[in-house]
Amino acid sequence: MLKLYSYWRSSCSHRVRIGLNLKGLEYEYKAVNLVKGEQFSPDFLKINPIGYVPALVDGDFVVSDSFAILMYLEEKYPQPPLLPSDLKRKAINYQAANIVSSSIQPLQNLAVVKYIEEKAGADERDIWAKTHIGKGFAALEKLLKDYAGKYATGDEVFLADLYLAPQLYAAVNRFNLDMTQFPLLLRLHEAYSKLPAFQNAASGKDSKLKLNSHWRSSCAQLVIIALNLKEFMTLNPIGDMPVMVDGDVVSDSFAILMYLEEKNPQHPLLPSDLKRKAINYQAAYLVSSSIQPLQSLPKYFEEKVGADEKVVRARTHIGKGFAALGKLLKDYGKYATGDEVFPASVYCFIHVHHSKPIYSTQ
Ligand SMILES: N[C@@H](CCC(=O)N[C@@H](CS)C(=O)NCC(=O)O)C(=O)O
Repeated sequence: MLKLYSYWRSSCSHRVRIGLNLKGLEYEYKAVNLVKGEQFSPDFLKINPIGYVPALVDGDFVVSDSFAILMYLEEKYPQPPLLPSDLKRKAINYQAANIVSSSIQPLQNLAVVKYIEEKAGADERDIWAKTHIGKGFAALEKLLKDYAGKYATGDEVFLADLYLAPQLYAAVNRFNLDMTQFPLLLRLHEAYSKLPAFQNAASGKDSKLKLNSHWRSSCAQLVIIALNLKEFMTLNPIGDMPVMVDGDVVSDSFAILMYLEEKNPQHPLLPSDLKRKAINYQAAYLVSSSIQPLQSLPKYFEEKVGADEKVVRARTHIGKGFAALGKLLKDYGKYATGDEVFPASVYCFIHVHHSKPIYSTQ
């Protein structure tokens, strides 16, 4: 049986619990109490070297990161689908999911808000969280207005909804965000609360979740590498921002990469093996959600706590992510996940390249 390492209040775990429910998959719930620090236990660090939930165990295969897990489940258990078949609508699902997973959630992660509270006080922590959630929500509100039906990208539930529902739940219940400025998102929040797969995945304590749970330039560069790999450079529809115009506009490096992958599959950006593909997603998200978004923090720390703290924080976050990547990828090949270049390599390369001169990470 599948095992899910999860914490009831973790929005990232919550996404996966909804996905498992939608697909009707039973799983063993393994609670990891983040407030008690159980994510740092040696046993859990063997499962996920960066010490975050969720993590999924399927027999001898272990994978972390909500996106990697959901895509693994999607391929292994394709019904009902978590992604629409239409290429552009699919890219919009990725884009919306990534606004949540890379531009909102990492900035309200436990370690970050705890740190801000310690250094700058509880009021500053609340302002910080509300500012970043609000910024992401304003973008989502605009992005989804042309796509939303009953749910985020139409009348069926898809990946974007799995990411939005927990984030909306956290904004309303944990951070008390004023939602009147986001009428579309508020309507979606109400719609999710009526769906059993979402209700059963939502909070309550762990015991109640039964079986059944200018940093942007690096993003732009990795799209350019992919465009090169796909011999698209002659088209070069992007400037130095990760925004691609192909008739319609697609933004977010990952959404663009996946759009290109499907439209031009002749130079695959993902391996065909299901498990290796999931590891590619995990490594890519380690960079895009657990390292890169936190590089915007140093500026904040410089203002609030001083210049020394800025470098310390940057090194801490990059170092933590790199240590986890080192462990995750140690058994693969010439490149990050084998002898061919896949997105994991693209994301890792860019990040190593960018971190070196800026923060002198070892
Ligand atoms: N990109 C990862 C992020 C995982 C993550 O940040 N998990 C949070 C809970 S939502 C966590 O375990 N935080 C523990 C900590 O900050 O110590 C995912 O989507 O799974």
